[in-house]
Amino acid sequence: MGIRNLCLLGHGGEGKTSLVESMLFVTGGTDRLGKVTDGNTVSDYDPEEIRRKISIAATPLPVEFGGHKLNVIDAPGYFDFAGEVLEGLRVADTGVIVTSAKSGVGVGAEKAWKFCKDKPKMVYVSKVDEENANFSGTYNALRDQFGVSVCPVVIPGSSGDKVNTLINIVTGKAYAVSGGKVSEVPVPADMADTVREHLATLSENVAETDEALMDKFFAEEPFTPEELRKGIRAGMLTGSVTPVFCGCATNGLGTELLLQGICDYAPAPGETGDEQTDDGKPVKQDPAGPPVLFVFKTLIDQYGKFSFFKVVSGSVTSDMTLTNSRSGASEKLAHLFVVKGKKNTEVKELKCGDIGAVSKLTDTKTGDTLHPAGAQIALKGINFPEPCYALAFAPKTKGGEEKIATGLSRMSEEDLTFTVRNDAETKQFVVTGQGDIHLDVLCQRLKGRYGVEVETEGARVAYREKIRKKVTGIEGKHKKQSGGHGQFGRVIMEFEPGDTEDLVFEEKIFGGSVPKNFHPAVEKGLRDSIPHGVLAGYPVVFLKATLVDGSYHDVDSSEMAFKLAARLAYKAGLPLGNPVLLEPVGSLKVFIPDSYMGDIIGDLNKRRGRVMGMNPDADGGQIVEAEVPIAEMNTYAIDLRSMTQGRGSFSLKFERYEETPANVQQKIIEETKRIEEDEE
Ligand SMILES: Nc1nc2c(ncn2[C@@H]2O[C@H](COP(=O)(O)OP(=O)(O)O)[C@@H](O)[C@H]2O)c(=O)[nH]1
Ligand SMILES: [Mg+2]
Repeated sequence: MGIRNLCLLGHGGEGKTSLVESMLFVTGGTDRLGKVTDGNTVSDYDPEEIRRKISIAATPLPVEFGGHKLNVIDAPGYFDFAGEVLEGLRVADTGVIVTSAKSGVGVGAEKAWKFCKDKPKMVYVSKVDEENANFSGTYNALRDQFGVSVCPVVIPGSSGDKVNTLINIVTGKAYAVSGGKVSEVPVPADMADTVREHLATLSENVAETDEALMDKFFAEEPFTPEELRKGIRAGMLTGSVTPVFCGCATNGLGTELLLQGICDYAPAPGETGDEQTDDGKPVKQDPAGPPVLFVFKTLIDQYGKFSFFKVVSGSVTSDMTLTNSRSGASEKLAHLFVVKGKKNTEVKELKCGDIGAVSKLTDTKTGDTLHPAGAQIALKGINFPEPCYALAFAPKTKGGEEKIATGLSRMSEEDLTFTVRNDAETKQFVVTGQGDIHLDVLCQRLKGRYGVEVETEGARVAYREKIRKKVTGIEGKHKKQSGGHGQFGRVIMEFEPGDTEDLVFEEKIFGGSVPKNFHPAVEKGLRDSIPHGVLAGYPVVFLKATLVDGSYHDVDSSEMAFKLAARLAYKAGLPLGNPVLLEPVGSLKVFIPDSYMGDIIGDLNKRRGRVMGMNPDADGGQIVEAEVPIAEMNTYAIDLRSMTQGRGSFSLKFERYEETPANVQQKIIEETKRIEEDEE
């Protein structure tokens, strides 16, 4: 039995989940054809997927057809879940790009093509049954955009919309659907020219895969179906052939043709070459080799933790013990499963190239390699997208903090595309993910799985304060006369801008006006004060303080008294030193196609950004480099997506603190006051 590993990808809503549902249904893998709109598909079984009617996770589904086992990974289309697409693609030998006959080639297909840059690809044009469906429009757009490797294999049997007949160009056979049944029919007479044209295109691509075929092509001899099949198969491996299929997932027209196409043309595991270790060494995908597993996905449900893996080499049997290359842990693979949505079937063995899951590994994460003890093989991991959109999470009712933290920590085993940070300074628990839908899914899961309702707000910015002018002769006097023992300490201070972020404390006391043993107390008093600036209560940086004079009392002076005196001097002195609010500024890189340049730069100007340069990138797009106040970038992930229809991406790294302009400073001070009042 041959294995084929595929990943379905493309824009959300194009029909990937429905397609795999149809594949399962026509092959008897499920006894009912579920619908995404009814929330009963095999692939989208998670409560959040059902509620939203979109795929969130990459779900591997085994489909048996024609004596082959197809592991079809249904990936989400929504950009927030690109990490899942990468998990699926990491173990797929072929990418199946799904785009509908109604929407043509959108940004989803464009991104999918990029994702599959170095992989054999197929295209499935969905929804040919719909009104206004336009297969040839979509097909031409695919060829325009992605080049001449795109060629037709299955086309509609009629021009126009509401298609119910398909023609296989390779075999020259036609099929029609009626009453949910697909059966062979004669090729419609009016399609003869179209079929001939498409066969010519396909033949041209196939000719290029082999010299003998090329000779035959020039002699204008037609290829046999077997020659076409071989050529498509060879061309997929080199990238010179990207066969296009089409159909309707809701009535099953075209599903078997696609399954047959996958068996005939898509490479088996190992045919695409060796696996790579993370330092670039080849690992043979050898059925007779030692067992090596790559863990591409982790799932946690009520039954515990499941690690999904691909058998890269050898075969794996239950009760085998392997070593994790990262953690060094010895992992016993007690129970192996083939997983179909929410249904697990225990198996004794999984062979080279196959995909399965193992439960209850203790020290294994997504991206890890398992191998025999002593082997030392770390396969190339998965390059997840950097988190880019932050929100602060807080429980709706008191005491939920703990549940949020443990819930997110559990979920971070399944999802490596978000980070959490407990910010002591802004007193916020900040979660950074891929976008608003991603963070919303996390919130809903915290509620559904961990019973804690979450409120979100924007992540606050950690401002700083500093003075810009030297002030001298600042007195701080603490004096208390009550009953017996009094308290007394008096300091004269100078404050000025310092060279280092941390406080610099000096003393220039002559004649012991403040005895040496109290100097540390003065410094301590200042250190206790600087976390709270005089403008808006943010930490004070770049401050130099000098103790120049003061006085003491033999009996009443104490360390406490001098600490308080220093604090009073700080409170009196800093407002006179022309204080200013500092804000964090980051270096930003925006990756965009050329055509968005004007919009992106205009927008950065509005965010008080300084554009430093523009350079072409390797993908034919542009990289805009800029410095921007981080306070202006809270929603950039979402805004950039809407400005570029999802084509742009960015990275932002903290660089330094800079003075805020006066008008901005005023706003921040007012906003901070408002937050403090709210919290009281
Ligand atoms: N008419 C028609 N509707 C389809 C077809 N395939 C999918 N749909 C519908 O399109 C919507 C999105 O489908 P879904 O499978 O969730 O797309 P995905 O986001 O790519 O997984 C659902 O309402 C499906 O019922 C098709 O071939 N024909
Ligand atoms: Mg889906």
